[in-house]
Amino acid sequence: MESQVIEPRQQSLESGTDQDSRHGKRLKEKLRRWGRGAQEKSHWAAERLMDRRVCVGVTGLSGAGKSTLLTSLIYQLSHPQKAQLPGFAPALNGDLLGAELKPALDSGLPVFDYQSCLDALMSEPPRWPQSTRDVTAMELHIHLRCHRRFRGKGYKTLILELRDYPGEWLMDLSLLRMDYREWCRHQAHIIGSDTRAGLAPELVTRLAALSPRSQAKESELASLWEDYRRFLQDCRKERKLSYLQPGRALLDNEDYGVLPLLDLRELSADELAAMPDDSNYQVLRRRYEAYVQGQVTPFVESHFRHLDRQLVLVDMIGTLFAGEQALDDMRLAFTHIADTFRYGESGLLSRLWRPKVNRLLFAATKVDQVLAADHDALRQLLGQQLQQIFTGARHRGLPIFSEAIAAVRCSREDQRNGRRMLVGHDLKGRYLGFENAEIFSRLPSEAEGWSHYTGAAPPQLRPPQGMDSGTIPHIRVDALLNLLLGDKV
Ligand SMILES: Nc1nc2c(ncn2[C@@H]2O[C@H](COP(=O)(O)OP(=O)(O)OP(=O)(O)O)[C@@H](O)[C@H]2O)c(=O)[nH]1
Ligand SMILES: [Mg+2]
Repeated sequence: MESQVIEPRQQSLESGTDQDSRHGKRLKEKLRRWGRGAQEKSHWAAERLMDRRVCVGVTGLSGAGKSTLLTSLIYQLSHPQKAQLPGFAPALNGDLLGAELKPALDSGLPVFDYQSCLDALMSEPPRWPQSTRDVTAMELHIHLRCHRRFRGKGYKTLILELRDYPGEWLMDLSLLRMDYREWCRHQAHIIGSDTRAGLAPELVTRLAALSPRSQAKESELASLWEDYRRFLQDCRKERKLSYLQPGRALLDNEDYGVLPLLDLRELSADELAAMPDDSNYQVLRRRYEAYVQGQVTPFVESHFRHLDRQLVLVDMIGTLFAGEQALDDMRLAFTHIADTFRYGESGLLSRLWRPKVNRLLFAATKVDQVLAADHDALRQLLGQQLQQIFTGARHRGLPIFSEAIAAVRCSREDQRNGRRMLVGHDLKGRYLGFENAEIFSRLPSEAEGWSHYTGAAPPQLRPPQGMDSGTIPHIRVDALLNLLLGDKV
């Protein structure tokens, strides 16, 4: 059957004048909001200056444990009597009085659904919070007693600004630095690797055969998009890969239609620019630009504008046990994320994200899945991997810390026949005991070394029962709090 000729979408067809007026409107709306919020803003700026407000950017790929950690953090800080936070000085000294969750000032974003996440953890049987679908924001007002030198005891409130968002969105940060032609070349390089191309050789051949010059056909692009989306999902499910674009293709069923043309080698930028409006190249370029402008830029604007501290969460255990390719891909993903921050020195992000981050923290999450004896190796491994990547931060002399945490401790250690092991419940609620494969503080240098980890991933655990009695057990969330806020309390 003959494919019909594509009707480029409204968005993609807009003339320069339409786009200008749209930008104009957006700018006016922004200015109006700024005007309205000016009073609040000056209050906000004063709080920042007086060290009463800290904005923490929680950065982590999908499944890294962001929402669970936020829930645990809020709970621990708002229940000082029940929480166990000996590593966080105000809690130990009895100066932590509690915390309140409030909407984020002037963000226009919905508030993080703490209650649903907490209800899930405390339900019977306990469940994990749902994977996040959209961005939310919050302010956590932490009430503290303080000791003033000549005036005795007083009270202060430290405001912690936080956001939660789907990890997949992070994957799109590097699109801000690439035009469509560059993105195609980048994708051609990545998709060409054995790890990916092997998953969908037929799709790769079809994408490579899509001529940039030919007239775009709706049905052909729609079918390629469906296959491309499935391919991205398979890359994640079967190979545990992280660096997948466009990231939102993994999250929702929106018809973004953002496809790479894999063979642009012979064509110069001028030749591509001169291609007809209804050619594959121009149609796909417009879709790509609409995606970047409509989806990626607003997220970066809202999330990375005022960060004081950045907390990078990594499921180091999951990645390590998924093998060398998954670890390489995680490194690739973070290289592009870190590049975005380094990019703060020039270009678009210098306007959106002023490089004011004054502390960078890495945390390996879910470490309750391995024995305590392995926690330090995880912390070291994570530090090694990410330190090499976040070189910009290192060169700027930013203090960098690495921790190993569990937001919700689901296991406990036991001794059986003279051997240490972990006991807990799996996701189906079955009681189990297991010993994890030892974790070494250096990565295997030879391919054979990786066989130590292959197929030996520890089981996924269910949250423990009985948390409704008041305590959420954790591992080193207090140490993390100390690194995040110790100098502000
Ligand atoms: N054992 C253990 N598992 C955890 C812990 N935190 C999270 N998990 C597991 O990791 C999964 C993902 O955690 P989330 O907090 O939803 O991760 P996220 O980073 O918010 O993921 P997205 O919302 O998809 O971006 C959970 O469903 C749990 O299976 C923890 O402290 N211990
Ligand atoms: Mg989440």
